[in-house]
Amino acid sequence: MLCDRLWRNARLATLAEGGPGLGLVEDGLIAARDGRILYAGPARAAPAFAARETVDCEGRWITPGLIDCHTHLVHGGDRAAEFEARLAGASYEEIARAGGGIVSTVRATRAASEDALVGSALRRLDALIAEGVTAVEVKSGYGLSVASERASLRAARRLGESRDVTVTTTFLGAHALPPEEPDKDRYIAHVCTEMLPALAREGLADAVDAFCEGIAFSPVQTARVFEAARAAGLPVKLHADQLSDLGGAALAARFGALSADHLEYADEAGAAALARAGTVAVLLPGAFYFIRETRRPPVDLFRRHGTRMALATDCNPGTSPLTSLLLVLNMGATLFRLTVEECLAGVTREAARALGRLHEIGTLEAGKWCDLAVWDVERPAELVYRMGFNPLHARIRKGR
Ligand code: DI6
Ligand code: FE
Repeated sequence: MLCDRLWRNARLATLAEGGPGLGLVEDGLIAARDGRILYAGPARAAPAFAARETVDCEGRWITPGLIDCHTHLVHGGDRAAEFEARLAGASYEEIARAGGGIVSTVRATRAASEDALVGSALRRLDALIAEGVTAVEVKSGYGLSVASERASLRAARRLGESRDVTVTTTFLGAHALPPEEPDKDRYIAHVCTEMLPALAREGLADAVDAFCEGIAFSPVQTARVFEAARAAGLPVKLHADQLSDLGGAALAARFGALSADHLEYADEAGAAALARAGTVAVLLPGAFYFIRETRRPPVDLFRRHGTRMALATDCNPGTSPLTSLLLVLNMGATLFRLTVEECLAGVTREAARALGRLHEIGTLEAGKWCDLAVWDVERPAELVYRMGFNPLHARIRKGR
């Protein structure tokens, strides 16, 4: 059977559904044609392939390419000065009153050209790509006006044109109140009737997100955004139960959301609802760590109810200025007590599910895009065990 490229003498962690653990194959082989996987499995069971190019992996491990399913890569400025003020004892409230917080990033984002937004985001994206990331989700949410949200989403799309990476965009207009609008209901009405329909018509958003929290928007306001997303034919995600239990997980499940994210304060009813709805719990240990949160997401409840769990960087300038998905693997285990299998599934199969793309990426199975990460490790657990060390040997996207 003809194939374009063949990787032999490899150990595979396929993360295939239904199999035990990581879907390990000791003496494995992967064949690709037209960018997609023809075969991934034991060499002894493989068809006889005639390959244009054969790669001897010399016994190295191969996982699916890593997927960062929750980022705010596109934004202007940074919040280092705010970080310094907080270290000196200033509270969030004092910083917010002094014009800090999300609003300061909104000002910097609005002041930046679309090219500048692309340029600064590319530096953060390159750090992720260097660690084997082949797909990334990128949210808007620092523009908070039609023009600036449009620029942010256009910049996000351009990241996928500027690098060999799959970009999924998410409209997060319901992230915070813009400085010029004091009324939350009036702003949410503007998001639902003007911003979301326009950006959806322009094909700039693949999904819609909202920040359901006391300092952001209520469950009722969030539901309005979700109704508008449904009317525009877009799937939804939710920043849910990050700082308090507003029933965000159950709300996301009620709307059949792709994912509910953060979830430190989610309760058992929320965990069960997520499991029933097939909504992925996306855990964000970088934000938990950076804001020095003490309440961990209820991982035991997710396990008990069969809630799928993913991991992501939540790369954003305020609560998670983090561009290492490998460090997130370690944090998932060390801070949230996830197992190695849960961590690795969380940045591959379950991250793909959280983006509604499991049919095309996230596992090493025939028919999916041939997105691979080849590692210089003795066992997959090393990817979770180490901190600040990058054992990537090679990154392949769509077979190349
Ligand atoms: N939750 C967060 O932690 C970030 N956004 C959100 O919905 C904070 C964003 C920022 O502080 O810039
Ligand atoms: Fe976030």
